[in-house]
Amino acid sequence: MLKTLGILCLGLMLIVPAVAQDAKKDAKKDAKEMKSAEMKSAEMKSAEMKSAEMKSAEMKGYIVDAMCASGMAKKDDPMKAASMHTKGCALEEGCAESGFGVFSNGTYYKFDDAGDKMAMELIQKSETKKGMMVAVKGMMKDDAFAVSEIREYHQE
Ligand SMILES: [Cu+2]
Repeated sequence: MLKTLGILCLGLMLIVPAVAQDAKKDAKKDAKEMKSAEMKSAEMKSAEMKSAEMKSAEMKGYIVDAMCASGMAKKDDPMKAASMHTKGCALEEGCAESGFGVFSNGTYYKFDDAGDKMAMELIQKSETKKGMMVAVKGMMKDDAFAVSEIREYHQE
């Protein structure tokens, strides 16, 4: 009886490590495959994001200086607040210096430096005294909207 047990034990000792090693190999292989799949999808994601960032877009919305916009963003209805923003306010020293951006669908998109200049000129020339809307072309670049074209836009 003891002898049988001994053989059984010996057998187990031989089999168990072999099975364990096989399982380990499989796990390693799986991990490797998963890693490469993950990496592939991550690469694809970053490529997609890049192309989305690079895509030029046109946005329409209210043009507001960054200083007033930060207050509006906290309101229940930022678009309504933006619609009441005046030309006089936009051209006030503190407002104008903070730069400009556009409130579109409740989100504020801050312009880049070049866009700020274009926006300033447009506001100065505009006859609209309140709730000035613009159509702006460009693309997002490092948290700012790089403006390539801006014009006043009148909602029908
Ligand atoms: Cu203002």
